[in-house]
Amino acid sequence: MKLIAQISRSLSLALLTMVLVVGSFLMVASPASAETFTVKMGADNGMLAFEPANLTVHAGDTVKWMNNKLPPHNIVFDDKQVPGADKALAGKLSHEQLMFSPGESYEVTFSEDMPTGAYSYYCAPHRGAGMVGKITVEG
Ligand SMILES: [Cu+2]
Repeated sequence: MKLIAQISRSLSLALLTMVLVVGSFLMVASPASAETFTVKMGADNGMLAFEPANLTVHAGDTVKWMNNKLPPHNIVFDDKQVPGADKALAGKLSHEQLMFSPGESYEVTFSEDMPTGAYSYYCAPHRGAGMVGKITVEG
């Protein structure tokens, strides 16, 4: 009887360990986890463009702009083309300082407390050449 009690105790301990391991794995692999998207500044084909120019993200996700081709570039969110035409928000998101070095990057996290909708931006030196982009944030 003593042996059976010991076996069943070690079995239940093994089972508990398994539940904990599987449970923590499920928490890590949860689909609700935030993602990071990369937007190249200057397309691979040498065009003055953001790549991709249009991107849809979910609240909590991060967008990382990466210097790729034909620098310098910057990121200016358009006062009138962010949700609520919020000038302070547009200013907070922008990176007006020019980025010269290849691989230099800038990140914005579209947190849960920010409004959903379309956020349009441009690169100031290359706006005339069509270097414009849009991030659509969904809840
Ligand atoms: Cu540019």
